[in-house]
Amino acid sequence: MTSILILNGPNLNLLGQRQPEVYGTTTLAGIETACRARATELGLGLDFHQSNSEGALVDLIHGAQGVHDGIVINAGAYTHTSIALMDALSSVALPAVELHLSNIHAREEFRHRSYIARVALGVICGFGPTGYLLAIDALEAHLGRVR
Ligand code: CA2
Repeated sequence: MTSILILNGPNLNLLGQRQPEVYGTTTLAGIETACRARATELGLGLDFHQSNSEGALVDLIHGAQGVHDGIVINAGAYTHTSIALMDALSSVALPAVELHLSNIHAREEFRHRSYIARVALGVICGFGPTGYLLAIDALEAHLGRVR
């Protein structure tokens, strides 16, 4: 069975609890439920994780090799700072979709740079929780083409 890994970075565990004006009212658990439903519809296996630790995210990316067929990653603020996550993604031969709830290009200048984008298949941002489903669909379409 084709399987994908969804990774969430720092502070995303707070979704739906703080700053709803920026990040909405949906919790990460709600997003996970919607992702699982979409994966089931598409016949995909799915693992879903969140970590506030950069090293733990690197370990999860390494662990995806040979287990998953692709990665969806909302690396949170590490998107803009982490060469380690970029290197981890390029070290595993898996297609990755970079995802953000908010439109990072319409926000502060420091959010415009993404290290992840350099090694990603593509980037989805600005569509809120729906972006996770778009990212699953994009990865599934890509995997369908390359399988
Ligand atoms: O828009 C996104 O998905 C981001 O990855 C979210 C990150 C931000 O640093 C990126 O620039 C864009 C921040 C996630 C913080 O999530 C919170 C959720 C609720 C309350 C506070 C923070």
